[in-house]
Amino acid sequence: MELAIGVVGLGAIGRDHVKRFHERITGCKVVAVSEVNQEVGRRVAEQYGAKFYADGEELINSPEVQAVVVTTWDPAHAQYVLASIKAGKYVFCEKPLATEAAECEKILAAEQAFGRKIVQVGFMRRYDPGYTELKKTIEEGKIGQPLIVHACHRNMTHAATMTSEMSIKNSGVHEIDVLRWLLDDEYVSGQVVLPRQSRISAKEGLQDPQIMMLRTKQGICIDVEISQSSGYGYDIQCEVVGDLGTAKLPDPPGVITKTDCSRVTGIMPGWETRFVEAYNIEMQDWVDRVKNAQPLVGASAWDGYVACVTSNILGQCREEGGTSKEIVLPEKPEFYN
Ligand code: ISE
Repeated sequence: MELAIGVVGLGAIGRDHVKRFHERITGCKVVAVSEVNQEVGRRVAEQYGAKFYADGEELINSPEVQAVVVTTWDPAHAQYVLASIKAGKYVFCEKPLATEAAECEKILAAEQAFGRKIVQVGFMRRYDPGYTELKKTIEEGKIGQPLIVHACHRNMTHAATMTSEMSIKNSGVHEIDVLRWLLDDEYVSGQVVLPRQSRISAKEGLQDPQIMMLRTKQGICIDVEISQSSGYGYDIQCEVVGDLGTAKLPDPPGVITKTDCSRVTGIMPGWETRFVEAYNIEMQDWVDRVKNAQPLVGASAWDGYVACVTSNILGQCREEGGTSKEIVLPEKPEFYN
């Protein structure tokens, strides 16, 4: 029996996931879609033989939908995750779980009251072969004890709606999640440093680039450059410095062309292609586990909460001039261990 999936929100990533479920992921079928732009929604529904719902909550409560994928714009995530928990359905929510910590807290309370972990957050980098190998290298002790992480997250260009706040809550949040997963550590403090403004991305309300600085419980110091307009491609870097050596995230492989006294390798334009393998592995794993009622192993609602609290605190740091702030979280409930 195929898992019957309903997708709420058909922006770029939503449409990508529908296509992925249709073409790549086995054991599932998208039976229902919902989208505020009804023209887009109806077109996608027709293309993939799914039913169109103007109302996301109606889709979630519809008996033909067994599991829900939430890919709306960020501020609407929490509403649909809560509706899915209320309906007792597994829900995969694209990152971030919510934009405000209070909304994540409602999700944590609802999931615990339901009594079983049914929420997964789409932090797909945890499934990326490069990050997986980097984590293994650290865990095998090859570079000794991690001391420092230098990372960078460069988007080629940004949407007109991008703001300083979103730069951390929407882009930086990936780094916040993947680095605590990679190091198996928790953050204790953070700050945001603002370099000179890029002329390329200059617009009202967008400070770009920004540097997030984080310190972990074990004392590891992390710097992450977040840029919205590299102008040359989508570039994700991560180097972990240990006391015995260093380990670096591999760049995606690309053909090297040598002509005219130059050596050239392509750089991917965006996250859709850079992390396509991670998305495919993540979604197949989610479908398999939901179908077989196995425990979910991707980022949990708790991980989504930690990422949200951390990004909110970093945002406050920037607003208040960049001084370091403590990152304090309540104790992790046993339910999430
Ligand atoms: C986007 O929403 C994503 O999730 C991408 O993975 C990230 O790299 C990009 O910066 C975000 O805007």
